[in-house]
Amino acid sequence: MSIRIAVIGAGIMGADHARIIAQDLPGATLQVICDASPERAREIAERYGSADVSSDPMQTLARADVDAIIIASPDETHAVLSMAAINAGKPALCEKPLSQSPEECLAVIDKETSLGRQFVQLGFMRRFDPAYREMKSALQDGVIGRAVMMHNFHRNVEAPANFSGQMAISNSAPHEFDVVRHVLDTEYSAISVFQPARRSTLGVDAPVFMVLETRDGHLVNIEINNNARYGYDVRGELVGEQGSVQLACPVHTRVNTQRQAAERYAADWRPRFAEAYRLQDKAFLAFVNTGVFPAHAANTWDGYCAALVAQAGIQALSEGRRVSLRALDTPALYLSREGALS
Ligand code: ISE
Repeated sequence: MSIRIAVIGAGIMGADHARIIAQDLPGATLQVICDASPERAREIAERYGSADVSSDPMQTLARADVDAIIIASPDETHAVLSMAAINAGKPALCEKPLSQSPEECLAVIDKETSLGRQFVQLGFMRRFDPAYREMKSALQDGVIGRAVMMHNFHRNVEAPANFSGQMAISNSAPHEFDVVRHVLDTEYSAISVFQPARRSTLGVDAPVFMVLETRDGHLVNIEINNNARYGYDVRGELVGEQGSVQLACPVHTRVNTQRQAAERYAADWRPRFAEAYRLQDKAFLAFVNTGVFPAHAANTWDGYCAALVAQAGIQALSEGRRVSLRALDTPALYLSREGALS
C-alpha cells in the first residue's frame, strides 16, 4: 500500500519535499499540502499533484487518510507539530531545527521516551549526502588514521535581510554541528565564536568563525558566511594522522572556453544537496513502512544536541569567550536504532 504523506508548510522546503514525493519516491503518495496560505497550498498541490489541500495543520495530522507527516513549516512550529504527530501516532520527518530551544527539544524527547518509541526523524539531511557518507566510511575504515581536525565552511549567496550573526549560528551552522558530530562520532566540549573586526562595506552581517573542541580532543572550525555572493558553497576536510578526506562538490560539467575553465556553483542548498534530500526522504519512507529508525538519520536527541551547541555558540559570540559544554549521556532509546514504531 502506498504511504500517504501530508506536507505541512508549502515554503521553499515544503515545496521541495512535495517535489521529491511526487517525482522521486515510489511507494509514497502526496496526500495533503497544508499551508496557512490557501493560495500557496493550492499552487504547490496543483504543481505536484497532491490529493488535497488544507490550512489547518492539526486537522491535517489527524486525518485518517494521512499515514505520515513532513514538517516544513516555520522553525518555531516544529516542536509543537512534532509533538502533535507523536500524539496522533504518526511518524514525522521534521525539517531542522527541531527547536532552537533545548527545553522544547527535551519535551519532545520526553514524549518519545515515555512511549518507548521514536516517531520523529530530524531533517539533518547532510548525513545522507554521498560525500559525507564516504568521509565517515573512510574514517571508520582507518584510511586516514585517527581523526585530528575538521575544517568546514558553509557559504550562502546572500542571507535574508533579517539574518544576523546569531542566526548564522542558530539557523545555518546546526548542519555542521550535526554532521561533524556524526562523522567524528563524538560530542563537543567547548565552543568559541569570532567575527572579523573589519565590518562589511556592503551593509551585511560579517561572517562567523567558530572553533569547537570535542571530548575526544578533536579541533573543528566552521566558517559561516551567509553573504558570500559568488555561490552556495559548502566544503569540508577531515584531517587524520595519515591523510585527509575532502568533500567533492557534485559538479557535472566544467566549461572550457576562451582559455578558462568554469564550474557553476549552486544557487542554494537544494541543488547542492539534492541527492541527500532524496536519500533522506527515502529513508523516512522505509521508517514508516518498517518501523525501524534509519541507521544514519538524525533523531530528536540529535536535534537537542544541535540546539545546545547553537545556544552555547550564541553565548560565546555575545560574551566574547570560550563556552564549555557539559557531557551528555545519550538516552537508551536513541542509542540503538531499534526504537521504532511497531
Ligand atoms: C537553511 O536554513 C538551510 O537549512 C540550508 O541547508 C543552509 O545551507 C542554510 O545556510 C540555512 O539558512
